[in-house]
Amino acid sequence: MGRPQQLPLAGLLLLSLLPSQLCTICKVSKENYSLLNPLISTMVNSKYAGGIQAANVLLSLKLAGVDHQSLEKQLIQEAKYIEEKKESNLTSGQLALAILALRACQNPNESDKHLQLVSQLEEKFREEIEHMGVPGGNPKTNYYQLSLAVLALCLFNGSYSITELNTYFTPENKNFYFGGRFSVDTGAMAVLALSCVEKSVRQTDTNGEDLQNIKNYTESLAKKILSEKKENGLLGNAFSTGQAMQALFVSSAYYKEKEWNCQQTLDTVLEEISQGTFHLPIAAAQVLPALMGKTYLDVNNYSSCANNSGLFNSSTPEPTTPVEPTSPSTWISVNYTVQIQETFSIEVTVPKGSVFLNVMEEAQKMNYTVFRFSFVDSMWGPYITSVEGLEENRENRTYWQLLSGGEPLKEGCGNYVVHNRDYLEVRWSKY
Ligand code: B12
Repeated sequence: MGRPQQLPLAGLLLLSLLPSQLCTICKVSKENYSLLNPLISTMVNSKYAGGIQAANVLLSLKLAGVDHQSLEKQLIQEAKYIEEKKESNLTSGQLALAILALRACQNPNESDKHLQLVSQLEEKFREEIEHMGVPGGNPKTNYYQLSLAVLALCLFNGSYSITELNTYFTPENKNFYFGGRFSVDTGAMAVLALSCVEKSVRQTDTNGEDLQNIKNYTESLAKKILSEKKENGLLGNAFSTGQAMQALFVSSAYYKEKEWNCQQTLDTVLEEISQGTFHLPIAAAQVLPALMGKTYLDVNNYSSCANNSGLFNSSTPEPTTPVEPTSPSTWISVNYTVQIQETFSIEVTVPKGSVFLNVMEEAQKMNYTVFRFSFVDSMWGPYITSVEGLEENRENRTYWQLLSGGEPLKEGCGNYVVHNRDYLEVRWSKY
C-alpha cells in the first residue's frame, strides 16, 4: 500500500524542525570549482586494477556531480564484475562500498541484482557480529567497515538489529580507538551510519529508548570528532577530514554552530589539495564529496550513471604533476630500526626521493634474517603485514606501526618520502 505522498503543512513544518533535518553545510563555491581539478585528475587518470577502488572513485565522482562517461562505464564494468563473481572473499566494508557505488549509478531495471548484494551484505554483517560475540571480541574487520555495512544496509532496506547496534556502537567501545587514540575516520563513518539509522527508526515504531541511545551515540561521536579539530581546522588529519566533514554535516543538531568553523576547515583542505596531499585516487575519492557539500547519505538521491546530469562536466583535466623523484645521483643516509622486544638498527643509503619501502628493501638485502618483510597491496599502497616473520594479527589487534623520529607516520611505506638522517622505525604495536 502506498503511503500518502503529501503531508499537511503543519507536519512539514514539524519535520523541518526535527534535529536530523538540521544541516550545516559549507561547500566549494562555483567559481572555485577549478581548485578541485587536481582531485578529479587524480581520479580520472588512474588505472584501476581492483574493483573496490574503482567503486570508491565512482561513488565519489557521482556524489560530487562529476560526469565522465567513459570512466563511469569502465568503473561500472568493474563494479559489476564484483557483483557477478559473487565474491565471497570481499570484506563487509568492501561489499558495502560496491553496493553504494552501484546504487549511485543504478539502472532502475537492475534492482534485483542489487537486492542479492544487499542480502550478501546482511550475511557478512551477521558474521561480524558473531565474531564480536565473545566478551571483548573484535569484528572480523574493523568498525570503519562495520559502519559502512550498517550504512549500506540502512540505506537500502537491508536488515540489521537496532538492539545489536545499541550494544556494539557505544562510543567507548575499544574499536573506535587505535592505540588509545580516537579514530576520526572510524567515528565519522559511524556517525553517518547512525544518522541513517536514526532517520529510519523515526519512521518505524521502534521503542523510544533505542532511538534515544542512537542519538546519544551520535552526539558523543560528533563531539569526539570535534575534539580532534586542529588549529588549522583539520579534523584528525587531512585524510580523515573529508569524512569527518560529512559526519558533522549530518549531525549538526548535536553541536553548537560556534563549535565548528566549517569554512576554515574547507579552506585548509583546499590548501592541502594545492600541495598535492591527495595524490592517491582513494585519498581524492574520500575527500571530494564533502567539498561539494555531499554525504554518503545522499546516495539514494542519484539516478543512473552516464546520464549527463552532473553539476559540472569533467573533460579529463590535465593530470597533476606527481612529485618528481630527484636525480638518483644524490644519495642520503637513514637509520632504520625494527622493534619487537629487542631493537635491531641499521644504517641504509638510498637515492634521494626514495620512500620508506625502498629503505626496507635495501635493509632486507643487507640482512635478510632480521629485516625480511612482507606486504599486501591495498588502495592506499603497500601495507606491511609481517617483519622478521612475525605476522600482524587482527584477533590480538597487533600490527606493524610505521614511525619517523618516534612519531607515527600519516602515510604508508609506499608514499612516505624519507629524508637525510631520517630515523625510521617499524614497531610491533597494539591498537
Ligand atoms: C582500520 C585502519 C587501520 C587498521 C588496519 C587493520 C584492521 N583491523 O582493519 C590499523 C590500525 C592496523 C591501521 C594501520 C595503519 N594505518 Co590505517 N586506517 C584504517 C582505517 C580507519 C579504515 C581502513 C578500512 O578498513 N577501509 C575500508 C576497506 C573497505 O578498504 P580496504 O582497502 O579493504 O581496507 C584495508 C586497507 O585500508 C588497510 N589499511 C589500513 N590502514 C592502512 C594504511 C596504509 C598506508 C595502507 C597501505 C593500508 C592500510 O587495512 C584495511 C583493512 O584490511 C583507514 C581510514 C580511511 N580513511 O580509510 C585508516 C588509514 C587508511 N590508515 C592510515 C595510516 C597512515 C596507517 C598506518 C601507516 C599508521 C602508522 N603510522 O603505522 C598503519 C599501516 C602500517 C602498515 N603496517 O603498513 C591512513 C592512510 C593515509 C595515507 N595517506 O596513506 C588512514 C587513511 C587514516 C588517516 N586518516 O590517516 N589502519
